[in-house]
Amino acid sequence: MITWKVTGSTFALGDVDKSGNVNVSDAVIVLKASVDQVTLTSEEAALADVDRSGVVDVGDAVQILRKSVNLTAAF
Ligand SMILES: [Ca+2]
Repeated sequence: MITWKVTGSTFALGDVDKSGNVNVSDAVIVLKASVDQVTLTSEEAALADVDRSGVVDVGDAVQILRKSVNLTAAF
């Protein structure tokens, strides 16, 4: 598993809300961020950019959704 060390704690890539797991809540946050409904901190953006394209967009949300239902084993 790829993790990012942020603010002294380690969260899994995709765990944007830092709940301890990657689920649909993270996908919703990323979707909202992709249409500028929410603004992510740099830390959250790093966790959200699961395809490491450099931007947080709907592609990341789709991948997080797939992971949340175990269609993707890892990013
Ligand atoms: Ca991305």
